Amino acid sequence: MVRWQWRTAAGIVSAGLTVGLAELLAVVFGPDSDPLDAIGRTVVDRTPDGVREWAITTFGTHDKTVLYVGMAVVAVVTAGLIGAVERAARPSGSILLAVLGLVTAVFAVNRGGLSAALPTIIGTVAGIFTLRLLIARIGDNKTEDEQLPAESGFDRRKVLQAIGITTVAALATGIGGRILGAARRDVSGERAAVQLPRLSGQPVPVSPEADLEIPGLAPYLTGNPDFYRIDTALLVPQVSVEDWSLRIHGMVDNEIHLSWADLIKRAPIERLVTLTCVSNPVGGNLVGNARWLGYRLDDLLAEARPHPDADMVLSTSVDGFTAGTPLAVLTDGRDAMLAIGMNDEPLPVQHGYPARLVVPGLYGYVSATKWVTELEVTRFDRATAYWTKRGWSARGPIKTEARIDTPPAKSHLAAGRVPIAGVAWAQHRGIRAVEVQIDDGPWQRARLAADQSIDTWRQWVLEWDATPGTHTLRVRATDGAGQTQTSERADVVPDGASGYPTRTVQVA
Ligand SMILES: Nc1nc2c(c(=O)[nH]1)N[C@H]1C(S)=C(S)[C@@H](COP(=O)(O)O)O[C@H]1N2
Ligand SMILES: [Mo]
Repeated sequence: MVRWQWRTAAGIVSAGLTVGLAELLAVVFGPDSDPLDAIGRTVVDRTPDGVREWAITTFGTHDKTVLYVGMAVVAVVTAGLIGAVERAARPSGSILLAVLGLVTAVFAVNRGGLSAALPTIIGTVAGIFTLRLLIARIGDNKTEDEQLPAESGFDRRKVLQAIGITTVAALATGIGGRILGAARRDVSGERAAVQLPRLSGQPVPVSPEADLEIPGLAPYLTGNPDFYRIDTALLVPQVSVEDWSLRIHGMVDNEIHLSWADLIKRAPIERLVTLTCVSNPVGGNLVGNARWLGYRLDDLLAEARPHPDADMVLSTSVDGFTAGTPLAVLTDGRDAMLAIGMNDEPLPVQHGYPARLVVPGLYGYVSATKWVTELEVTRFDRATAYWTKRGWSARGPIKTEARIDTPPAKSHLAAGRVPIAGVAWAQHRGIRAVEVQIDDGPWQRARLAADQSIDTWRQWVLEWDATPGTHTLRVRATDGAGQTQTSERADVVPDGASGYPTRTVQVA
């Protein structure tokens, strides 16, 4: 290795120590002081809408993994550069590291106040100190001919040793910090032990005919581990029922403050509701159906007595996400809920433990706030929610959609009977019909599974007599109001994708 390569390595391990040490200190100074979270959070918030939307449609629920990998690559390249430009007499790399440390400290201060800067600042000072030591070991050379090891002043063994020690220290502090931090915050133990209130009546019966049980077809009820997850949280918020509370305030006569203990004294309801993400492309899987336990929002809002000129409820989560929901939708008699249970369990931590909103008929971004702690009764002309600020529609009624689940895309089938099956949804309007078109043939009525609720999706199937050749399958749904879904293709922005899902199959 020549000298610049040693310097690059020195930069990477010193920056690693900066981050590692800061991560470890963040265990003491609290989650807001965590530099990786502070950077990640800021990147997520400042990403241009086009990029963000592209990331969600391209990577779906893997968008965060992609972000992490992207951040790691940028970090390693930057750290290498910091080392490469550092010289004993010209500390350009140290200056760059100091600037980056300072910027990160500012991000942390924005979240958690002045003391939140300390882990990053201490880590940066230690990183610069280490970088200077390593660069001194690697040695400098006036002529910059970079020839090693013929030159004087370079002891390969000592340099390796110093880099090795720094690497171990960076990994130990970094991994230790992440593990301790996660353990300190984790509420999964508490969740497993939490007692949900008993339902006064019978649980909602699910008709066996609601599930056609066709291989490859999404089951009527989506299991919690299979339920899609979409949110802006890099680290899943860990909210203890001890700390949780809900405040209903704003344009109300009677401000309400509910603790967990207050809440679960009340009688809960249980409902089947299908949730959908506005970022779900035609044929996509950002949709799921669950049994939710919770409290009617119209009851809670009635107690708060909203002013007659209010038209929006702005819900806020512990991590600052907001959704703006039409007050009229929350009070028109539908089963809009403050949910605390999902499929007979407390809400999974990823899905909003201990409490979230579930509103039949609206996309999640305008209604389904997870880790919810605040409902502000307000007006659409006074408040703008998270995604609406970023160019998405202020109101998000769900568009009538169908999806083909089976046969799988590009499949090779044998001629003969093939079930074409999928799901269709138009929450709070219900599904009246689903039709399938094969190539340019007539639209054929699919058989629908039992109608369980207008707030959930409905399975459908068409038994197809497949003939040899290449075929295009197309599907469309008609909702309970008699509206057939539009064939007009729309992108997910600003208010949800539309168009007929199609699938091409080969029959031998
Ligand atoms: N706190 C919080 N709640 C949120 C979001 C978020 O980013 N943060 N995303 C919303 C969006 S866009 C959707 S589609 C639903 C998804 O809920 P799920 O992850 O339980 O499927 O949550 C909603 N609630
Ligand atoms: Mo969403």
